[in-house]
Formats: sequence, C-alpha cells, structure tokens
Amino acid sequence: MPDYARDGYVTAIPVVDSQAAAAYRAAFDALAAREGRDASQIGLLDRHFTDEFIWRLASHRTVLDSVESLLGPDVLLLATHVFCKYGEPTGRKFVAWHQDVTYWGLEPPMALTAWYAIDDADTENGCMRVIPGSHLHGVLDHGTAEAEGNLLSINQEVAVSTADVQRAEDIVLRAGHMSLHHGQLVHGSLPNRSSRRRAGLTIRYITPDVRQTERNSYGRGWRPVLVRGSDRHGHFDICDRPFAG
Ligand SMILES: O=C(O)CCC(=O)C(=O)O
Repeated sequence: MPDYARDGYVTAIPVVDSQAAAAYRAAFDALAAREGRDASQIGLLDRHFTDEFIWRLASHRTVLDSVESLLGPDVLLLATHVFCKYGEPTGRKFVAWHQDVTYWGLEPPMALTAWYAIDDADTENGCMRVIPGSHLHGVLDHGTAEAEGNLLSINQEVAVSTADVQRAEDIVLRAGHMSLHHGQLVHGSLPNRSSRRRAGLTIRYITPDVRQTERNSYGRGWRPVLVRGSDRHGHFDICDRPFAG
C-alpha cells in the first residue's frame, strides 16, 4: 500500500457511494454537454466558483478530512480543474510527465492534489500514473513535450528514465473514489484507448503559509478559498465560499 511520505501519493479512498457518484457524474455530463467537447477536456478551470457540484466535491468533508490529515488543520482550496479524455481508440490526448507545482509560482513550491474519479479510471482509458518516491527530489527542470496531444497548459514535460517509467504505478479508481498526490510527484497519463470517457476532477490545496511569488502558468494569480481552519498569514486575498454550506 502506498505511503504518502515515502511514495508521494495515496489512493483508492472512497469519497461518496455509487449513488452519489452517479449523481456527480450526471452533473458533469450536463456541464460537459453545455460547454462542448473541446472545452470539457481541459478548459474547465476553477468551476467551483460557478458550478455547485464542483464546490461540493472540493469542500466535501471526506476529501477535506484526508487532506487535513496530510497538510494539517489550515487548508486553502487553490484551484479545481477537470481532466477529461474522451474514449477514442485513435485519440492522442495525454498528459506528459510533470510535477504540479513547477509553474504555479508558489513559494515554497508545495501543494497537494486530490484526483476525484468522475468516471471509472483504469489502464485502458488512460488513468493517471505516478512514479513513486519522485516527490523527494525537489522541483525538476521541465522541457517541452514532443508528442502531439499533451493536455498540459504550456505543453511542459519532465524527462523520465526508462527505469522510472517501468516502475510507474497506474492509479486505477472507481467513480466516487479519489487519490491524493504531492505537488512534486512526477505523474501523467496515457491516451484513452477505450470507448469510455475518463473524466477526473483535480482539486488543488495548499497551506496558508505558501505565497504566490510569480504568476501561474495561466498568467494569473490564484483565487484561494479557506476550507479548513484559519489563515494567519494573509498572503492571499481569500475569496468567499461560493455556495452556502
Ligand atoms: O488526469 C490526468 O490524467 C492527469 C492529472 C494531472 O496531471 C494533475 O493532476 O496535474
């Protein structure tokens, strides 16, 4: 079983039961139908401010309890972002090997991502894969991906040895479950070779001692929301909780 401190991730954490998972999936189906296929792949950024079901997941007690057990009592929701790969046997969309925090402009460069499975995610439909222990080497230099179809914001990619690729772990998740990974863990995902969609909601968290010293890879400042404890640092203009409860 992976250990967060040693491996940089934990996985197969149940968040909601299958009925609630189906309801969240239906809410995403409706959002994706409204936004269209292209936007739904990687364009749904920070929709917790406008789409209540995303806020409900990002502030879900079970998610936050797990996050708090790793980050401590004070937690800021930094961002949410859907990664959706539609099932197409010849599809090329993939996520190149990378670390989350490299281009986020944070100091210290520390964050944690919860990856909530909207759909079942498995090897065939391009689940996330991680290189255990790779978070222990600090922030790594990234280059540019050569292969076409990288879903990352600035086409970044970190070089990874064959030996590391061979020991990568697939994060197979049932809808309604989540994994958590360290912001410096090297991870990515292969194209979806199935006929099934693979959508996941990434939910990014930081602690309030972290500050933003540069713009992020979207050329903006972050808009954090306090979701646990208190902010005694005041590094950010904290946004209001977008929905009651
Ligand atoms: O959903 C994926 O395939 C990759 C997710 C990811 O790269 C991330 O959480 O930063």
